[in-house]
Amino acid sequence: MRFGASVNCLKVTGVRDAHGLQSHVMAPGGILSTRRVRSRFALLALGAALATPATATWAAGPGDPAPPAKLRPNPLVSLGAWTTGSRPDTVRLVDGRFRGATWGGGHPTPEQPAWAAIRLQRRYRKLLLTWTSSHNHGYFEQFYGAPRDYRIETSADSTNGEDGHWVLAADVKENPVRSRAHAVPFEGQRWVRMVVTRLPEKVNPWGLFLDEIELHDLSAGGDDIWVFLGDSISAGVFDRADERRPSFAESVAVLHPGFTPAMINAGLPRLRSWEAIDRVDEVLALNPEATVVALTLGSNDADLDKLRDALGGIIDKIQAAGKIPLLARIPYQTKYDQDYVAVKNQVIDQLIRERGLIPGPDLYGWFKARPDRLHDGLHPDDPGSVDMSREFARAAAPLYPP
Ligand SMILES: [Ca+2]
Repeated sequence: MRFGASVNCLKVTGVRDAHGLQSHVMAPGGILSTRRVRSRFALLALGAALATPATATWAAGPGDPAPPAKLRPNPLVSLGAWTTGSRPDTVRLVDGRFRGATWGGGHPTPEQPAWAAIRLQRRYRKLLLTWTSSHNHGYFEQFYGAPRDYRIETSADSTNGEDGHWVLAADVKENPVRSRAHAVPFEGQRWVRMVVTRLPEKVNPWGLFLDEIELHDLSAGGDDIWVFLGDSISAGVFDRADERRPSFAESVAVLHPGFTPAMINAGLPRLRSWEAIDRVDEVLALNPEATVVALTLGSNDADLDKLRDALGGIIDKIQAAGKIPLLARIPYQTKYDQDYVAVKNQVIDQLIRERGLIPGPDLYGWFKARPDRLHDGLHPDDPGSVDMSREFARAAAPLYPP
């Protein structure tokens, strides 16, 4: 089935990557992007907002599967931790802020690597280390300072993050993406260190930029680890920039005290579902620790059969990898005169019913009721991004203990 004449409009016009148009203000030693002061009342406001029922709800149909196993918490333990590194300002790596001031590591080589070390006060048996180079907008973009070769190490006896005996926990070569997560054995250890030895050939003049390293405690079997696979909407909404907070993780923390999800934003601007199916194996392989794959796909699609086949195949691959898919309804759009989205969401609704999936958020209903939250008729504005993260957190409730 195809849309007919209206399809051409979608195909020809395509989808502009509005978030990709955001300018980066470059300066030696780091990217200084526009930073808005985050309201100190944001989390309080979030609590109030979460207490308000969503106006649009939906659910899987008859034949719902048995309730899924519940996620287990992996507390975030690196916020404000003691840091040091080969260059100053490593405090920026543990300040909980993304896309703002960045730690600049210069141009590392195997002989002169760039490194950042974090010392933890408490004991843990196992950690999840997640690093992010957020100024790269697309998941496979690296120009804005993502590392190509790096390793993760731990130490029990270092006195300054540099000396002492170090144990290799991960050795990565030819990394192709802007954010990764690694499980790190930490029994008896005090320090964890990321050592970057090579950047991609094409990189900005200032070199390595990392904006956050997060350590989550996996000692008690935590598996609250999420990958967000989608198009430019997903890439922008889930970047956790100050103006788009509270983030998904912060919304979950309010709804489910004790939970602080780990997040990997694998958004790919202009991605269509039939292209996503070719990338999903790689995304899954790059994120072996992830438990849930949140999908926001279909906004750029124009062919219903392709959409149905691709989304079905993507769900198959995610489930075959032992992970849980959470498929959102495609957000409402005002970019075109006609509503092309509703019929695509029928495909999504049918897939969720047939596969017995947990329904993702109804982003169609949410934004249809609030079209002023779409800044270009397609991408959520900053408050709309907060809404979208919160709706994902609400939809995820079946995955969390009551
Ligand atoms: Ca930061």
